Amino acid sequence: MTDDEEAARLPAGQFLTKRFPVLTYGATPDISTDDWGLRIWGVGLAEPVEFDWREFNSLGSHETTRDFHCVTTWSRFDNRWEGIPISAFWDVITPHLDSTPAAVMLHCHGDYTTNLLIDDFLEPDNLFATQHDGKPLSPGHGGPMRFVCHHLYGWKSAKWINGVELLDADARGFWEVHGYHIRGDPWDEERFSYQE
Ligand SMILES: Nc1nc2c(c(=O)[nH]1)N[C@H]1C(S)=C(S)[C@@H](COP(=O)(O)O)O[C@H]1N2
Ligand SMILES: [Mo]
Repeated sequence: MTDDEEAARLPAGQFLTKRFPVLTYGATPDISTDDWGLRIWGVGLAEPVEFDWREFNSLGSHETTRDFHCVTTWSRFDNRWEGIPISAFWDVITPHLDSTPAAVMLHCHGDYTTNLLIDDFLEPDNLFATQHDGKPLSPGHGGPMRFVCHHLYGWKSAKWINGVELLDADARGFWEVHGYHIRGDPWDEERFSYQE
């Protein structure tokens, strides 16, 4: 990679690291795949939809290699993620919906939350990842399952995800309440709420 290529891939205010830092607020939960579950509820859904580990992993598979940008200014290039594609997940949910949500709130073990507009959530390359760079996702990086949204800052990529709440209006998650931008596009440097 030339310096020009590197610069073109780095959003303003970011530096490149080859490491893969762990950025977690609070403790790392220990979740066995036997205990794993994902629950979807909220606006437009008469009944919650629930998946166990086996059901969820059988929905489909997706592999993609993308750059990752944390708002604390580190970026890591060429992360290879493997997991369940957002489209396969949404194909299961849509027949149950009687209205389209405006946004989602992702819920995690340990009470972390983060919000995304529906179009950001459904971006076709998004996935629920179980593997990173060819290895099962470590507990520190969100194992056994995390959501990954490449085009927004890393805090939107919810680790240890266990719930998707469908919302009729955008609302603020954990960091968004504590001063981060409600959307978080690194290419527009949407870091803080005062920039909204
Ligand atoms: N549940 C949960 N998800 C989370 C976080 C967290 O503290 N808890 N941190 C976020 C932040 S700020 C970033 S940058 C990425 C970091 O992912 P990594 O620790 O795998 O590098 O996870 C995001 N997802
Ligand atoms: Mo972050």
